[in-house]
Amino acid sequence: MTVSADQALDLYRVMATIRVFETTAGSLFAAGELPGFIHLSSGQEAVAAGVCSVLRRDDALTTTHRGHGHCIAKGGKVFGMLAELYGRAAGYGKGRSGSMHIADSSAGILGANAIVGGGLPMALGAAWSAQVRGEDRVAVAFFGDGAVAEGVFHETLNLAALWRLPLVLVCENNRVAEMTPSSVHLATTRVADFAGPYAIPGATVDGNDVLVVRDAAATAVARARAGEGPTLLECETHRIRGHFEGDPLRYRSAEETAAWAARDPLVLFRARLAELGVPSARVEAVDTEVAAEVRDAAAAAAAAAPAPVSSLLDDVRPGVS
Ligand SMILES: Cc1ncc(C[n+]2csc(CCOP(=O)(O)OP(=O)(O)O)c2C)c(N)n1
Repeated sequence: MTVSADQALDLYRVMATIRVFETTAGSLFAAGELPGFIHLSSGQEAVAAGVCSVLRRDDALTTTHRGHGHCIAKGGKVFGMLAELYGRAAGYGKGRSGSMHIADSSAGILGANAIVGGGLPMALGAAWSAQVRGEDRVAVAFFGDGAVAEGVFHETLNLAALWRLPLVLVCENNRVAEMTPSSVHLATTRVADFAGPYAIPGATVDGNDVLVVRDAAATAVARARAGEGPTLLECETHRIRGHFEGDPLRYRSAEETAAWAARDPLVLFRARLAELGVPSARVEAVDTEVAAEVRDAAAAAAAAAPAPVSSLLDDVRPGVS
């Protein structure tokens, strides 16, 4: 799948927006500005940008506790997300959900999810809904290697394969769940191998190369849209920051950090943009615009009204105690 210079620059803009968003959120959290908890996806931008670049707005996705990047790449608004992180009434969850429950159904973002593996059956449901209604929408479930040993992962694969649902399962394999290496909890650490027993296509790709991810996702999405069923796509990647902000990263060696720093998806793609003939001035202009967008959104979110305490029980179903 070839990309034009403009398409490549669009992909770069998405990745740069995610990186700046995450760095900004990390700084705000460290400064004590954000209530709640955040998990940042720095280093994994190419997966979000590559997969979402081949989705339509009416396609659905579910994401995880580490979902900011997926939401941005699918068309989520930076202000709505930051306002949510700040606990503002103008946030996506009216300031009551926080980072791990950001959703925007108008952009097909069915939600982040604090429960590891929790988004998988929801995406399955969205895919089933599209099939039942005879619509050519697809659903994508993003999840980490930490979800792969869960029963719900296998149940989702089984049903999606059995009913040939338009579902793309995207595993961001960063090889560690919290502090537990996948070799400790997975019988096979090559996640794509789990496609075999369910007789669906499985592929392992370089999750730090946005064009490679985009190609693999395009194949999987085309297959799903054509009614041919699900694909398991494993993207090998690296989470640069800790599992949570403040994680001292004692489980990571300096060598591993250095090796992956050389494969930072933004660094790799800047080099690729140069090869594609995109002038560096255009790349720098994107960097400037993205920095301004996130800075302005953060300032507006900081200045926005907090969610009133009186709204705490709004939207909670009456009669449920
Ligand atoms: C069902 C469930 N079990 C345990 C947890 C605690 N927990 C939160 S994040 C996490 C690790 C998830 O790892 P992975 O799925 O690989 O995603 P990553 O953090 O690497 O993006 C765990 C065990 C949880 N939130 N939900």
